[in-house]
Amino acid sequence: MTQIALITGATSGFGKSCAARFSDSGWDLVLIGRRQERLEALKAEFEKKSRVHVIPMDVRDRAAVMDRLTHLPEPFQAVDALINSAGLALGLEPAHQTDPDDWDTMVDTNIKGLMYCTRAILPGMVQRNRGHIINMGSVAGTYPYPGGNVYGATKAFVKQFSRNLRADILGANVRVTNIEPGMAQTEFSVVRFKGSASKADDVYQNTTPLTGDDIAQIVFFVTTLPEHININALEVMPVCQAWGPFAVHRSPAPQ
Ligand code: NDP
Ligand code: 8X3
Repeated sequence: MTQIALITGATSGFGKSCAARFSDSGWDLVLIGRRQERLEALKAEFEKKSRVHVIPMDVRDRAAVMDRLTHLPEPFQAVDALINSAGLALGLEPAHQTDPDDWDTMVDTNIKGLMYCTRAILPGMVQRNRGHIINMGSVAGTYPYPGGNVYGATKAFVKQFSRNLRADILGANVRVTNIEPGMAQTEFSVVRFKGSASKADDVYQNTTPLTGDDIAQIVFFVTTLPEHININALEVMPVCQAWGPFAVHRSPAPQ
């Protein structure tokens, strides 16, 4: 039986790579993002391998998400895997210097958008007693860093929401996994630095970061394990990334 993956954030990065990986294995796809021309290009590309339905949509629009995802065309209704990848970081300033609009955008997308998509798709999974929700968390949801303020907090939400979903649906054969990547080169940093390609390039300079394809391989792995296995969370970093020492502020030495 052909399986169906519904992927948010499919126009770039992890979501786009997941679309390619699942399509390669014959899965049908429902692809979501705001950039319609990219969605149409992906549809043309992946339709050579499997059926593709695209939904140009902002996941922050609760009414649109609930309407479109609860009225999918018949061949795409029985979603097997929901991959919640739509998300972003905006800015790296300390909390007292950030733009509150950026905080709203991150909360509305990373938290509320992910909640809406999950709420729309989960009932069908529970009813069919089959399905897998894969959320895109981050190492930023576990480890603090300067400038991570609200972005990291949204990913901490995703971590705990993922665990709480498992508690709620225990008894149904539905899995939930939080993927927690570290540094990965996608459009993420271009978005974070509001279009500055040079600032984004600096993040990855002289490193070997994770790629979208790396994450897609991991998502495909957890999704295709035997059905009784639930990977609750999977944290992954490139080898070139690790933790630093605690930061300690010292007062000037007395004269
Ligand atoms: P990209 O910027 O490459 O992709 C982000 C995707 O999210 C795009 O397809 C974008 O599509 C979509 N998106 C953003 N806002 C909305 C919205 N309001 N409605 C619908 N779609 C939206 O970044 P990544 O692939 O790297 O990021 C994917 C996820 O992984 C994010 O949740 C991110 O926080 C997380 N992550 C990224 C890491 C990294 O280092 N790259 C590490 C850890 C986690 P469009 O603009 O067309 O709407
Ligand atoms: C993205 C990884 O370290 O930039 O979630 O927050 S990080």
